[in-house]
Amino acid sequence: MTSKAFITGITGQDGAYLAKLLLEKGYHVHGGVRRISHQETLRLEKLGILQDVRLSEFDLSEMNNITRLIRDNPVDEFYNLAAQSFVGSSWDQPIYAGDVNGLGVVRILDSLRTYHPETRFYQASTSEMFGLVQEVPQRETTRFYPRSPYGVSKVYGHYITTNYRESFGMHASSGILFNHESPLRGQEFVTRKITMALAKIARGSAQPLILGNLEAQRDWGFAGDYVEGMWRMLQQEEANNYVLATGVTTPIRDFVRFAAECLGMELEFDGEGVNEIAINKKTGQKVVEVSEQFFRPAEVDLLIGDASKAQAELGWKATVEIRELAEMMAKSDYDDLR
Ligand code: NAP
Ligand code: G4F
Repeated sequence: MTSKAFITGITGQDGAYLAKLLLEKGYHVHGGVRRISHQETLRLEKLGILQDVRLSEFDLSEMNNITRLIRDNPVDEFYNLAAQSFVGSSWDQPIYAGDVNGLGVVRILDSLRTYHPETRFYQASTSEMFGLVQEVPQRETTRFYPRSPYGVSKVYGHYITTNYRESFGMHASSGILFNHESPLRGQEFVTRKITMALAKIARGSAQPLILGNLEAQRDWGFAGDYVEGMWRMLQQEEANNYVLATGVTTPIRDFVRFAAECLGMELEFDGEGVNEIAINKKTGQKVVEVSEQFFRPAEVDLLIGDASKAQAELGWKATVEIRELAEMMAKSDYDDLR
């Protein structure tokens, strides 16, 4: 019999890649979309799968909407990928972040428990929960110390998932995923902001790329690899929590360098803090500036994950290294601007 899956956040980066993966595996894919003034299905269109998925109105803040949807649409696997996912905005909308990213998870879990407790559940947890890291590298057992309202809200989602597994025997797993990017990444996130701005500069723009903290380090992988890990978690006999990461960390400044290099620019960084700039060595053009505007009230300085549990139990491993990722994204933006 054909397996059925429901994906919240199907219009997002991960939702689109996961939908494609599940369709390739022969699933019926049903996804939740927010009722907004226009339907944002660009990513599903880009992957050529818009016509292959069924979409229903879904909002994580609306209990009755979630309950009805779950009651009337039994599925084998339920992936909760929807969230207010931009850390920077979570200081401006902390209550919304808590409601959607935290309470939204228990709205789903409690509806599943009531109507279809046999459904396998995936929660999109995050390395942002490690925040001010208490151990290097970070693994499933590392103590959380979130540094943003987003991180705090995700800790609730993580623990309530574990709690429903332990309280009601539900097959509920949580993936603690480190940053993962792609050409479908939202343009507010730093990697895509970098590749988009540099691609424009490579095509003749004089507008410099304006960034915040260049010192922060992230463990960046490719989103296509990470959705495969989500699926593998739900194929296990027992539900559990897993870190997915590459095990390599890179400062923001180096990601800028890598992306610039594959667009034919060699950069020279000079100065410190908000006075730091980067110049194109060949042309002398100012390519990067730093502005206070993009610094955060509290920063996550270093993330580096240990995915050895996922490797041992799921047979999962990241396959795309950082230079390849920067090149994939920069080239895609450069080509799209043609
Ligand atoms: P994304 O591209 O920002 O997608 C987020 C999705 O959530 C979008 O489809 C968005 O819908 C939807 N959404 C937002 N608020 C909603 C609400 N109130 N009700 C229903 N849907 C709502 O994020 P992503 O990068 O794919 O990340 C997927 C999940 O993994 C998120 O939960 C994120 O927090 C988590 N995560 C991501 C990373 C990463 O590096 N990408 C790492 C760890 C964890 P619209 O299209 O209408 O905006
Ligand atoms: O790309 P970012 O906005 O991603 P961040 O905050 O790490 O969050 C992403 O990864 C999390 C997993 O750890 C997810 F849970 C979350 O949903 C999201 O996908 O920022 C990365 C780093 C930060 O240290 C930020 O301060 O880049 C630094 N940065 C420097 N200049 C900037 C900028 N970030 C953004 N967005 N824009 C800048 O101009």
